[in-house]
Amino acid sequence: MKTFFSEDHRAHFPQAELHGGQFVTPFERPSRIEHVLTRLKERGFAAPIAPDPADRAVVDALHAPDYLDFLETAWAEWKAEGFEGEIIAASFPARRMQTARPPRNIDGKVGYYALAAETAITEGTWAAAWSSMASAQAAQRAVAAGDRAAFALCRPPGHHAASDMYGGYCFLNNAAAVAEMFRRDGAAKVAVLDVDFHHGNGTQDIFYDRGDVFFASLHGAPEDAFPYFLGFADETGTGAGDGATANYPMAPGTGYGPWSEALDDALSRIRAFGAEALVLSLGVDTFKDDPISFFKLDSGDFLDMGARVARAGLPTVICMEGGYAIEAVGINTVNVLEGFNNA
Ligand code: SP5
Ligand code: ZN
Repeated sequence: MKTFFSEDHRAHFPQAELHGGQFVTPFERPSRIEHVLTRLKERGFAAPIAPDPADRAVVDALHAPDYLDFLETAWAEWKAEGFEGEIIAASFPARRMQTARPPRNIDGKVGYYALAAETAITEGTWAAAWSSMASAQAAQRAVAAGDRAAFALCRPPGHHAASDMYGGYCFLNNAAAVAEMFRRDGAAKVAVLDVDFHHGNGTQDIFYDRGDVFFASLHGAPEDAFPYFLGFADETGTGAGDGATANYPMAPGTGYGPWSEALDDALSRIRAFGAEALVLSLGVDTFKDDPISFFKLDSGDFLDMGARVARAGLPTVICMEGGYAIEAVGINTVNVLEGFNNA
């Protein structure tokens, strides 16, 4: 399995994440990737391939034009306003306020486009997010050209990014772009399976009213876990997408037994849907020692996870999402890939 990866992810490394009322070093940091690269090499995977630039048309199909403009220009506008720190959202359009009118003021715009305040934007954020998108697209092209599967070592991650919202460490929705590319290449139906600990609210939102892309997510129940306001079991899609969304919210302390039953159910739903290609949004923050999550998967469970996903028998692009137990991120991620390869 080829890996696609861009060094440009380093351009995004905010100093600060708002966590528990303090600014801490972000959990989503460049060293996460170093551990994956080290383990890939150690375990005999081919050297990562630097991606060609991303196709803008695919991104334009998923994200709103004003949102993309915002991401590209936010840093310059923030500096022009005289702000000295990193870009952090502080004012949000909450209940019964206007959500149809983006403000002119940059502080207002930031709150308008943010879904959470933990994620800072810096000078290099756009470049890094664009390079992450490029890795995802390159992985899709490899699979479209005949590879059984490919791994996009994306950073920053993407599954919380909606058409017009960033947050949860995500800016551009890499997995959604891969699904869209499979459709454009002629697959009638595509599935996105999101196994990150957190609900893939952005991906769900992008495809919620579409009948051609099935979205399944296994995650910490919204009552207890970020992003808190989406990912309930009764969210099943709307319009043409009615029945094409499946959510598996699970309680604190959930281990691999019940988790893997949910996985098998999601995979059987994907089979019944008739998907011709699969996108795996792979977060390894389901690990028992993850610092911000509450599932109890062991490292060995990730081997089995990869094997079960492979047995779906579909052309597969695996996109890196979350995982914050820094050293274990490498082991657990490569376990999924190896389990997939050996299935
Ligand atoms: C891609 C991804 O995994 N994004 C996750 C974003 C999570 N951001 C906010 C987390 C709030 C966590 N509260 C943790 C309580 C720890 N005891
Ligand atoms: Zn996550």
